Amino acid sequence: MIRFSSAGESHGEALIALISGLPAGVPIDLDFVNRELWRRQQGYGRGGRMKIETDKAHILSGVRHGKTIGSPIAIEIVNRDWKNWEEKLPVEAGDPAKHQAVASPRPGHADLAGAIKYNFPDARYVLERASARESTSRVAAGAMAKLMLRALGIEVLSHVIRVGRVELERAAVWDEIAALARKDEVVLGCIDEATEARMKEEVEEAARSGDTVNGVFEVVAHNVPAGLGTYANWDERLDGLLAWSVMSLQAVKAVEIGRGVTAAESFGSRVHDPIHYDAEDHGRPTRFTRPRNNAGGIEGGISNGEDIVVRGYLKPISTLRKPLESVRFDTRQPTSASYERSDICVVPAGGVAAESMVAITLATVAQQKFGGDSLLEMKRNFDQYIEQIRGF
Ligand code: EPS
Repeated sequence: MIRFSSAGESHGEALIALISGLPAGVPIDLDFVNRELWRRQQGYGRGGRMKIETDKAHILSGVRHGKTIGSPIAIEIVNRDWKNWEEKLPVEAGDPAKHQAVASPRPGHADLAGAIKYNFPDARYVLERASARESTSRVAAGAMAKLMLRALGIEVLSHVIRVGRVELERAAVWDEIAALARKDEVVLGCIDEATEARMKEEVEEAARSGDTVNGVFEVVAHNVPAGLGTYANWDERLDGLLAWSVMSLQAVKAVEIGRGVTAAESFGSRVHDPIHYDAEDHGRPTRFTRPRNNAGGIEGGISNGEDIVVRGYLKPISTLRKPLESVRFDTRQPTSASYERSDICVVPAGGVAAESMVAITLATVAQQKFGGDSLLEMKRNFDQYIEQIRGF
């Protein structure tokens, strides 16, 4: 079973990703892992922290001679900013006078609920773990899952379809999304340049007015064979698993599979994807075809062979330069919410983090279905299954 967990705080010494259950023999390309970490750091509207950090994966275990060995993989990503926080956030008792309190909670952030829950006098420790910096660990583990999926021919990428009021008004094809991921300069991760320019203006407006803005990313999993996930039990449905994993990301407030939101306001004839059959072999594992993919590649909680499409809706970052009303933790007197360096817009980065969650989820269900302690064994089972559905 594939399991993933993370540890680490935003301004602590390092972030840790722990992933276990991957078969032995998966080639691990460290440049790819670091490129994924780099992609998560990009985007117009990122804050000052990204100028400090150059996230790099330091693999501590589970990979030898460039391949997984079947044992748990631990990855460390050092926080360069730690040197500025060593005295403020020491592991030992340290000097309490150096503590940097978050004195008034930010509306929308975990600050207030977290401080009440853990009985902290201010929100410093809450922020440290609730921060989206944690998504770095997810991307490191997600890169491992992507490398396993790649061995089965499955790819997972994302693009941005909305920033504030600006929306991409056409569907993206896979090649456009793949081309975007190869770019060495990321603006807002939109496949359409003119739309991206208008998205940038939206971020500029937020920046000018001391505000924040986010939007919607779309994750696409390409080449996923029909048959992953099942309707047999509620907790095995692939759409449910994906929604959970993407919703668990910081600032994601809604998840949509395919065109789930517009489906709710449309007639069935407009929503469901007609089924055709093409006798010719186009190299796909199935000859059943669909003229459209409103279902987002999942029907009845099972992948149906079309691209899997998952959208994540991000609320705007809750740290505002022009803060909302709040209350001081110590005096309970009204004041403005605390302000600390932050981002204005993180939609492209959110998309990269969500790719990782989708990849970990797909790797988990693929491992459950195909099993195998080595990649050789998994591939053999996978190839036989593909043969089986090709003949269906
Ligand atoms: C982030 C690092 C953080 C923030 C952001 C995400 O760095 P710092 O707090 O040092 O500026 O930029 O965190 C949040 C959005 C948040 O709400 O805490 C990162 O690496 O993605």
